[in-house]
Parts: sequence; structure tokens; C-alpha cells
Amino acid sequence: MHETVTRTIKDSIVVGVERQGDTYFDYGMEELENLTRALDLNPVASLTQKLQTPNQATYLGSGKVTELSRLIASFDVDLVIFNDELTPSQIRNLEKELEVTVYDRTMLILDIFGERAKTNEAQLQVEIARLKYLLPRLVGMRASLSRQGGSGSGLANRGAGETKLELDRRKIESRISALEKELEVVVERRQTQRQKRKTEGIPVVALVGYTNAGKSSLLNAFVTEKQEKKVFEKDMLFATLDTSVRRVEMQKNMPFLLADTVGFVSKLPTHLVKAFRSTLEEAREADLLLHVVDYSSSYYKEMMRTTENTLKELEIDQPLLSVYNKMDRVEAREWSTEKDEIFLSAKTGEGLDRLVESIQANVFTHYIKKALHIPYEDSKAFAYVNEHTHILEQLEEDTGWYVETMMHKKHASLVTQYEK
Ligand SMILES: Nc1nc2c(ncn2[C@@H]2O[C@H](COP(=O)(O)OP(=O)(O)OP(=O)(O)O)[C@@H](O)[C@H]2O)c(=O)[nH]1
Ligand SMILES: [Mg+2]
Repeated sequence: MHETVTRTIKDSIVVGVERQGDTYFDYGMEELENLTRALDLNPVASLTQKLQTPNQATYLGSGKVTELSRLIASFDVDLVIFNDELTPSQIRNLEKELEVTVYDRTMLILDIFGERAKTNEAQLQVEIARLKYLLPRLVGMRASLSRQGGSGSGLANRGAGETKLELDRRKIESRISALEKELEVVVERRQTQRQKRKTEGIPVVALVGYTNAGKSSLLNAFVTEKQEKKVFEKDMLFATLDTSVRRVEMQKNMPFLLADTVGFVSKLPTHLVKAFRSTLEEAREADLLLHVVDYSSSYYKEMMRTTENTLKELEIDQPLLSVYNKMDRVEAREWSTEKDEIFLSAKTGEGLDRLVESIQANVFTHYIKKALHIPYEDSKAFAYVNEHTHILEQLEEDTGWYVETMMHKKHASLVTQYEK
């Protein structure tokens, strides 16, 4: 499915500025190292500095830059990765002073997304985000964002004079609008599909959460019986970039649609969030969100906060259930009994039944419970109930069938005469 990219592992140094009161700084740095490894870049050293705000010209203070320079020499690396999105001039100044390639968090994430994007829609979204990031940074950038192909042609001619630069800029701008038009067509097609589904009245449940939390695995746990319905799951950051929707029918005649979505990470680049807005429409219009959490991570709270903030940024505020996953890897942790919290393991399937119950309680609000007495003469009505409703209990009595069933409102009127 996803071919592996062969790359030589390259050493790097990661650098971060800890702002006052940033309690999540350590987590952010660990996250940065994971992102770095996701591109086969090996963080051999880490340098941090406490500052009120990053230095405008060089991100770090001047003394720290000298320290970094020494560190670069002693580890003999030619790549430094910064924990924030740098301004064009910060990149320029740092590259000049350090004589190495300077990467920032945004570039890193864009590169990972660029590598993982497989469908036309994802590729378009990443490319747009990449070009928008690139546009103000055309001058004097050493690192090439175009190393995984794509366009980015402007970079090849860096620093070749103002006229050339202006030309590159215009080229990129027109490429962005061409790509945006192309994306619009794809988005419209998706909207039509969603609209069609809406009219069918099947509820939609969307999986959201931090990258690698187990969203795709959970979707797969629901479609165990059908191999061809499975989606890609892997222990890697951003394994999923596209929304996949599957029809799930855990209980007869009570189907719902389950949508897998792109995972989040903190400080997700704004351009990328914007570009992926359409992919996340599925979540925006869902009847219920399942916030999947890797409960085995010691940073699960930070990851939850990241997801909550990203959802807020995307203005997605559907009803939400927290799903604490990977319980098979958790030893002594308290099991909450809150009703909007579910603990399970997508891997072993343990706890999945409780999730199904909760989904049902939350999304099948247009279903009603009915007790019916259908005389044996009306076997047609009985067949109808069997075919369209979810039977909870069924008894054969003297004069007919006694049936307790959950049915969609639209079916209810047809059997009112047999209601008990
Ligand atoms: N032990 C254990 N591992 C799990 C469980 N659920 C998922 N995993 C593993 O976690 C890794 C990530 O799973 P995915 O389902 O790809 O995660 P995701 O949330 O879809 O990640 P992205 O698509 O990157 O956002 C895989 O290696 C899974 O096998 C679980 O319940 N227990
Ligand atoms: Mg996934």
C-alpha cells in the first residue's frame, strides 16, 4: 500500500526555546524528536534556552547561537531543526551564521505530509500548504522543500536576482491558484457524496485524535470480518492523511458510517490546517466524534489538549466521546466510570462492546423502542419488522408474535396498529 521511501539516515540537532510558563515544553521537544525521526533524521543532540519570547533575528539569543555553533562542530552535523515556525529572516540569519541547513517545525511536518500523501486530494492539500509556506521564504533559503518531488521549482534558482525572484513568486502564486481550483473540484465531489448519504439518514461517527492514537486500528476493529474494508494502520506519525468512510453494522438493521481522519500534532502549521479543512468536513458534520487517545502514553493529557485545540481551531464542536485506547498496554490506571469516557483496546477488542453501546445511545436518537404484537395472519408485517428493525426480543405467543424492537422512526408508522 504505502511504499517505503529509502533514505540515508542523517544526523541533526534539535533546538527549542522554552517560554515562561510553558508547562508542555518537554513534551513539545519530544514530539519534535519523533517528527524528526519520522523523516529518518536522527536527533543526536538537543539544545534549549529559556526566553520570554524567541529572539527576533536569530530565534536564540546570541550567546546560545555561539553555543549551537560549537555543538554543530562537535557532532559534525549539517542540519539543525527548530521547534517553532521560523520567520524568513530568522532562517536566513541562522543559515548564514551557522553554515548549516536550518529546518523548522513547519517544514518538517510539511515534508512528512508530503511523503505520506497518496490520494490526489491529500497531495493537492499538502502541495498548496507547502507553496504557501514557501512563498515568503523564497530568498536565501538553503533547505529545499522540493526534495520529495512536487513542484517547488522556484527553489532551484534561489538568489538569482530580483527579477528572477519576482518571476518565481508569480509562478508559485499561479500554481497555488491552479491547485486550489483543482482541489475545489475534488471537494465538491466529496460534498455531493456526503449530501447523498445524509438523505439516506445513516448516522455518521468520526474518529479524531492525535496521530498514532489508534484511530485507523479502531476502524479496522469494527470491520474485522472484511479484509478489503480495512484501512492503513501503522506505528508511524501521520499514517492516515485521507478520510475513509466505512459502513458498520454491529447490530442488525442499525448501521452507521464510521469515518477515519487525519491525526493531529501540536503546532500543526496553519496552512496545513486550512488545507485539510475539507478532509475534516466529515468530522464537522458527524453526529458523534470519537476522540481516540493513546492512553498508554505518559503524555496522553497533552495529546488530548492538542486535539481539543485543533478541533476548536477548525470550529468542529460536535458531541464527543473520549475513547481511551491501548488499554492492553496500560497496567495500573484508574478506570473511569464517566459515561462519556470509554476504555478499550483496538488491538484485543476488549471494551469494544461498551463503545458500541455508547455509539448507539448517542447516534440512534431517531430510533425508537417498540413492543409489538403481530398476529400470525399478518406474516407480511412480521417479515417487514424482521427486515427493517433491530429485534431485541421475540416470543411466539398463542395468537401471534410478541416482538420488542428498535426501529427507525420512518418505519414506525407502518406497524402502529400492532403496538402493545
Ligand atoms: N498495543 C496496542 N497498540 C495499538 C492499539 N491500537 C493501535 N495500536 C498501534 O498503534 C499504532 C498506530 O495505530 P494507527 O491505527 O495507525 O493510528 P492512527 O491514530 O490511525 O494514526 P495516524 O493515522 O498517524 O493519525 C499501530 O502500530 C497500531 O498497531 C491498541 O489497542 N493496543
Ligand atoms: Mg490512521
